[in-house]
Amino acid sequence: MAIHSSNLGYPRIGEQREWKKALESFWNGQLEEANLMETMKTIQLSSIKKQMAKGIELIPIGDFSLYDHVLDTAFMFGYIPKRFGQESERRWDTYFAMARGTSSQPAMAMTKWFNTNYHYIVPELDGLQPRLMENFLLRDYQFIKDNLSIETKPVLLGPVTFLILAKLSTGVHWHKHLQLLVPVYIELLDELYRAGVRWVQVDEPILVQEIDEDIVAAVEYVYHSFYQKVPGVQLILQTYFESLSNYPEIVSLPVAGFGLDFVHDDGENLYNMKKYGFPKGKWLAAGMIDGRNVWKSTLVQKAALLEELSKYTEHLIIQPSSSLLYVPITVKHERRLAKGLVDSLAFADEKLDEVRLLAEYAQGKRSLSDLRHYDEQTGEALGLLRGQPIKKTIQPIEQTERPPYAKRRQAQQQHLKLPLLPTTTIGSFPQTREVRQARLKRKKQEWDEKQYQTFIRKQIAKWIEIQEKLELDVLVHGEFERTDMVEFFGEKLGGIACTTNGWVQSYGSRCVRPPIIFGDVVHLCPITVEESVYAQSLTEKPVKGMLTGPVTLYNWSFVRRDLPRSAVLNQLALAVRQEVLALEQAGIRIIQVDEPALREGLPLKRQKQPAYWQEAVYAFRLATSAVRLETQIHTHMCYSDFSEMIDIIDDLDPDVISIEAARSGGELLSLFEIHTYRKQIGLGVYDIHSPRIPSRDEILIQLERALRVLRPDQFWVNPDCGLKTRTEKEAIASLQAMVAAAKEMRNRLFVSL
Ligand code: THG
Ligand code: ZN
Repeated sequence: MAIHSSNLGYPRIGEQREWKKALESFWNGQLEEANLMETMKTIQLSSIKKQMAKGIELIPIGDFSLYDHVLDTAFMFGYIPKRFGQESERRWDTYFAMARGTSSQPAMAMTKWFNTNYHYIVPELDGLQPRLMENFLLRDYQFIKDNLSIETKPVLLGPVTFLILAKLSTGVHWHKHLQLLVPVYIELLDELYRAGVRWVQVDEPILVQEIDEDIVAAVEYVYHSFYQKVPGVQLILQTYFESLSNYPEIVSLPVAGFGLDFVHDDGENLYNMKKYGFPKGKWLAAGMIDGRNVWKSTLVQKAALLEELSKYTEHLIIQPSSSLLYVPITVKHERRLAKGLVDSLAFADEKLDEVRLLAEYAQGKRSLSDLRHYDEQTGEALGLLRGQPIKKTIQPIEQTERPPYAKRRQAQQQHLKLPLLPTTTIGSFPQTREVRQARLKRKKQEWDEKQYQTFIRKQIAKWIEIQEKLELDVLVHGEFERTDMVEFFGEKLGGIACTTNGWVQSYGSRCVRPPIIFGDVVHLCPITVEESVYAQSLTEKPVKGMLTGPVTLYNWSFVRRDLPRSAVLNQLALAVRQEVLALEQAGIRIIQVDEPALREGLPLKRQKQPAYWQEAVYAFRLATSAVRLETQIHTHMCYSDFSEMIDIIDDLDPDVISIEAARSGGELLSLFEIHTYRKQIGLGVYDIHSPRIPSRDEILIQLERALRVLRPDQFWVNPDCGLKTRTEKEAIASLQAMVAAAKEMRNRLFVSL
């Protein structure tokens, strides 16, 4: 039996987020390009050294990036949209312009990578011919070889996944590009081979989704071509996040091995191996350690899986289930977590220790009792922590039906007396330097709680006044007390822990610290009531209470694995429900429960999707349905493909939904020509992601377009998303234009009555 240990990708942000800091300094003009590159090389080398020290045999390269690996792939193959200029002398300027845009050119689109909270840059192929502009993998391979004298395993995004994720103008099929792209991939692989590379991991995660004949044919064409032209390279065709679809066809491809995820596959990969066997002489790269969650593995169970797998192959590579990009780097620096919890966690570095342990066990260098010993430490710690008695258990049959919408509508209108086309914002106002520093001062204990509270109150008061002056109809308190919309609630609910350094890359240099749901979630005390009530005390206009919904809390946290998804969702929902009721009790008349991550948790396999929707909708309704008739429930969603979601949104049954629309207005609006949507809706009338201030007239045009398909008495006027990332000046000027546009439209509507 031949055994290797391997890794699929390592986080790039650095243990203290050195990567993020260097990038942002460079963008601010505080760091020279040469210094940026030096820092990046240092981070890359130290990650590789760490993996060497962990005893990983197949160490990936190509996972490291200056922004995003999908962008790297596009860039490497010369897919540089014409608006960014050609053959720029300053190629990193071009690269970052593609990722972030410039004052004159919009950035390339960004979207979520499969079912993760990682965002990649969507390649644009229109009018471009691929060529091997620069072989990044060769560069990195040589760099590591020269500095550390080791062989590494280049990781490359496969052509089929790359093309399917890319943006193509309608009417053009990705097949056309495939013909052009395959020779370029071959050129790249050939260069690697001639430089001495033996193993190459080609990622084709698209193969876990339902794939049609077309895709199977494309994959066959690609991998047969590779085999013919570069037979010396040992390709591992890598999949993750779910089981491989079309197993028998795919495992017949002429590659050296297949990478399968044995953690997130619901047992289907093993089932297929039993049913169809595994091709003789091929490597099975078995994803055994969870690359998506933070818990230590139970290694004795993994040993049993090893036993099973070894029935089907003599060539085994032991590895995490996916890249480790989705988990924080190390538990080592966590000081605030309870001991029992720390002992139960494995971030990237600790997961590599598990890979090593398991590989050594498979190689006969360790005994089963070594594994048992490892497991016992974890089991005890977490058991103790979870064992704490919980006060509130779940009532399985809670009310989730609200009275019919028409009745609610009438009661709410009487109560709120809002004008036609009410104006509002999504919830957050600019988080200025001052606000961030205040939070820092409290964290460093330079300020006590009282000083901090006073500061927050001042911000709230200032912005209530601004909103009154702007003549917005529904006001918000501004969320100055919140860092992240999930972490903020994670810190205040029972059963959830927050890390101090558990950063995970979300997009570009932006990172989040997903909370860890380790126990039963309980609502311990009111979380948002004080700020909302204070804000409401300053104005006659309704102030919206702002909450994060249960599904988003779930999808943006690391969750416990000993309970089914629905149980954890319902615990979160009940906690949110209590907060909703606390706000209502305190006199708040409108409550917004945001669900930006609703779609993100959708299973990759179609047959598993209905159950998810059912559980997600139930949780949202559990959270929002206990209110009185006249209390208005809002929700907000960003970045989603809404075309398939209108019915789901209707099922969630919010009185008002606001969705991001400014960038995709046309498509979204045409949806409402086909579907009748009866409840109230705000389609963002300007794009908050850009510093540009929209004019009143341009917003009016958006309103005119919307009112062609939606009724004036159901339409709300609001920006696309929260204003947290804008400056105060930008936020105020844009809102001024927005309110002016709404007023003008109201006038026109009255005239036409
Ligand atoms: N919260 C969480 N996940 C998210 C978002 C969020 N995923 C999708 C989307 N929003 C990603 N967007 C962002 C936007 C901003 C930041 C992170 C993700 C951000 N992060 C700070 C940074 O990296 O500098 C760190 C946060 C802080 O300073 O506390 O600005 O909203 N969970
Ligand atoms: Zn949004």
